[in-house]
Amino acid sequence: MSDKYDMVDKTIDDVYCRLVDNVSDKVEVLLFSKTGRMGLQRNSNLNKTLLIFSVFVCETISSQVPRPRGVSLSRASLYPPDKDFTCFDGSATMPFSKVNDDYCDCYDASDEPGTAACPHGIFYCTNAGYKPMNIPSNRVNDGICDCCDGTDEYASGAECVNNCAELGKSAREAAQLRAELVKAGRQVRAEMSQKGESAVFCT
Ligand SMILES: [Ca+2]
Ligand SMILES: [Ca+2]
Repeated sequence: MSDKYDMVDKTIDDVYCRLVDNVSDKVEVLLFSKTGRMGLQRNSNLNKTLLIFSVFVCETISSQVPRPRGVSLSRASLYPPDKDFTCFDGSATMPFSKVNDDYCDCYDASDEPGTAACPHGIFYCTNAGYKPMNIPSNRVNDGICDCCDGTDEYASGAECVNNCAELGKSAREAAQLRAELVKAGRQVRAEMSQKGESAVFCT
């Protein structure tokens, strides 16, 4: 059985692939445009290099979609810049200029996805090349690098190094190692099972 790959998360935000020892012969690769999902491609002949390249492309494109700071790709459509912004809870409507103006206008913090102005807000780290992550907005510009791409510290002066690519590479290598171990274990089990059946047959 050859190594297989599988998409572990098929949302636009969380495109991340890992190597698995999948019994399925199918490999699925999601392709995206700048406006979202283009289609699902199924191919059983994709090799490792091509798949990793596809992941890189997906994550790079998703990180380039224009949207307010701290907003995930799936929520980008909730922030049309040419319209007034309405808090997600419907409590207020305001000019779009009040989004991320570092003043909390919405009780639900939806107008400040990229600042620490609202309590209980959520900041989205794109982390292209690794796993996207949501962090409490009070960690934005607190001087500590929480996102591996360093985007949470855009104005604190903290010198965050983008190490997402290294983390992604390590994660893929670890996943590949796990898959190889699982594969080897299954092979040993199959061999032992075969020997056991032979022994029963002989007796
Ligand atoms: Ca605001
Ligand atoms: Ca931080």
